Amino acid sequence: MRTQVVIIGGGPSGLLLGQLLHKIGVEAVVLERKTRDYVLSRIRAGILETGLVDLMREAGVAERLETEGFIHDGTIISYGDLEFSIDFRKHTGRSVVVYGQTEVTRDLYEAREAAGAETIFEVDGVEIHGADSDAPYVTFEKDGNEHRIDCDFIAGCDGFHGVSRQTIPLTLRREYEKTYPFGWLGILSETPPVNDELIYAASERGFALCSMRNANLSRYYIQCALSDSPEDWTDAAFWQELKRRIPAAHAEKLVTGPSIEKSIAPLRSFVTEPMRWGRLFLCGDAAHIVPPTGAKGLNTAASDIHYLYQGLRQHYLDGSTEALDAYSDRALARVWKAERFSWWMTNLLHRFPDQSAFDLKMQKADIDFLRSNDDAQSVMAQNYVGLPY
Ligand code: RFL
Ligand code: PHB
Repeated sequence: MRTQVVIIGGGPSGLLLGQLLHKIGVEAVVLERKTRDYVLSRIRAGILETGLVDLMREAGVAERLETEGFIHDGTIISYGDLEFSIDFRKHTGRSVVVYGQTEVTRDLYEAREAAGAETIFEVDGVEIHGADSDAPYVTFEKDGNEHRIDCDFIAGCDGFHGVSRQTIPLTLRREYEKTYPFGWLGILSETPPVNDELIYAASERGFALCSMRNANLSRYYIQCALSDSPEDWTDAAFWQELKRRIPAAHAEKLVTGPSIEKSIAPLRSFVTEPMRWGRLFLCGDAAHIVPPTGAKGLNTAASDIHYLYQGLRQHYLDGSTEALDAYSDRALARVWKAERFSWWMTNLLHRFPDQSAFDLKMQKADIDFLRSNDDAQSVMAQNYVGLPY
């Protein structure tokens, strides 16, 4: 079998690239290790930058997002009972959209199916061959049979645990990593959100986040120990802890209910360089991870897809490789800024086990500065709504 681009990974990165390529008549096959239902059961990102919304529009899949997504013009930061708002619209003229990653992925799968584009689910043992040659190909197993797809390019969109990054020889690859000594325990509940804007809450008991998916679906997170497991936390214990971390005025209004999903995510910052090896291009979580505090993971994946799509488009439509050759440098320049912002927000709002009295004063001074300084708020707003591509 032969195609133009093999896309490894049917998460949001791979599907978005596939749909953009389809729009310009470039054929791509998506290989996904799991089932479609499994991919759609993962509850992840909720905040979309306008850059991602624009890409969804360009891919022709923004109809539902435009009617069902909620526009957020700002966010709340709290510290104990003290709270203040960061006004995105005032500082940047832009906003973000609340629309779940699950819905983004669902819309992309539906469009892919409607277009008759090929996705092969439940593949095993994917291997990349000849990435540094002019004739790359990918082999995999499906239902016990070996398959081979020859192609022009391979997009490694297979997340942090995928094979694409590992295919790049260690001698050519440099990895940068920071792990944080805590995780986020998240729940989804069919209750109205406590507030119409997100609340990022720093407190003496640790971080908490009040987010949402729609008018009757809330997403809440609390910082937890890495040794915790979701079963350690009853719903009642979760709600009680959340209430103790957010300002009392909000805690009093919080509507609680049974959780319909509960999971723990560890927090990590990670970047691999370069993001290209020959005809293999890494995108999204395959190349970099951010802690979720700045809501940058999916959005940074989207900017990678933008740069790769521009490169492939220029190659196929104009015969030039300039943008493909610049891919790794352009993507990484933006990735590192998102890494910095996510690292900064994580440090600003979480409690660290080894924090000294001095460290706590620094954290408090950083929050006070942000609360009282319009320029600091502008810097935060620019980063939160998304730096330009
Ligand atoms: P994904 O979503 O991990 O998809 C990769 C796909 O590749 C498949 N795969 C393979 N397929 C074939 N062969 C193999 N060998 C394969 N190995 C893996 C996997 O099954 C999967 O389907 O990566 P992608 O597409 O790059 O998308 C990245 C985003 O999922 C991620 O960055 C965000 O979810 C991060 N994130 C957030 N990002 C935001 O922009 N805003 C947010 O508000 C936000 N909140 C979050 C988050 C991530 C979280 N968790 C659980 C890590 C909140 C949380 C709690
Ligand atoms: C979410 O709604 O899941 C969410 C929102 C903002 C973040 C992280 C996660 O920073």
